[in-house]
Amino acid sequence: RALEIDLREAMDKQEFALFYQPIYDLRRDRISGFEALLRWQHPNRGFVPPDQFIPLAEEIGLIAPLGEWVLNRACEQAANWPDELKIAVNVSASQFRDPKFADVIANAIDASALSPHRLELEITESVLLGNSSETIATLHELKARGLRIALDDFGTGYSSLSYLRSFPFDKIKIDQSFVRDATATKGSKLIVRAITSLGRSLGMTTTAEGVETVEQLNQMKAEGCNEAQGFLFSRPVPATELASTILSLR
Ligand code: G
Ligand code: G
Ligand code: MN
Ligand code: NA
Repeated sequence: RALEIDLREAMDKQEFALFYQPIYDLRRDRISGFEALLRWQHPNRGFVPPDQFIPLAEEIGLIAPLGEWVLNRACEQAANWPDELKIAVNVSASQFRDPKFADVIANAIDASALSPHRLELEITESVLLGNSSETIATLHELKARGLRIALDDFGTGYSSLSYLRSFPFDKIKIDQSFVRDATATKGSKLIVRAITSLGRSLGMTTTAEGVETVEQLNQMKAEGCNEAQGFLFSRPVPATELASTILSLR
């Protein structure tokens, strides 16, 4: 059976789940929220990584309903968390460019009664490729509704500083490749330093992704990162393990 056929049936068969990874506020010394990460558990294939099925979902026109499911589910679950916890949701470029995207967001917020400032959308630089006026208008509309916008995987891909000028992001997420290297390679350390300095100057929060060791954590603190996320704190966990994850990081 082709992966595509299984993917088309996966939603009806309720094979998707959201896992949550804590994002840690280094200054306040507590969890500031969770990033939702989509998981597909197929009965025969086992766990299929998102890197495989998200591009396929985009190709076969399934990303809109799938992305809508993710947003609805994430908002619905986060609405039950303590108020100070935010929920971050990844949004791919094709999802973002869908003319119905702003409506999907509005519906998810209305249906869950989640306060919009608790919802953060993670977009990558690929969303901004071409710097179209529609994209910038959508970003401003979402911000006007009270949502927060984070620039994910910063420093990879089509990285361009002009993106930081075209829109007032709330957050820059420093790609894990720099974080991983920062304790060993001077270049990576200086790149982390430059990004945090840039973020600070522009009034944007900086988050170090992929922190796996105490050494990396200390390095990120020294460079002035505001937040950290990674296996050192916790792997992404199912919703049923959220409470114990929060307790373990107290
Ligand atoms: O944890 P990890 O293997 O989950 O994620 C792999 C990639 O898949 C990352 O780039 C992540 O941003 C992306 N991803 C995870 N969940 C979602 C989702 O719900 N929607 C989109 N568009 N991308 C996601
Ligand atoms: O592209 P995005 O940053 O959304 O993807 C997050 C991805 O990073 C997910 O696949 C998630 O499981 C993974 N991830 C989160 N923390 C760590 C970590 O400490 N180490 C590694 N190797 N991957 C991580
Ligand atoms: Mn992300
Ligand atoms: Na990222």
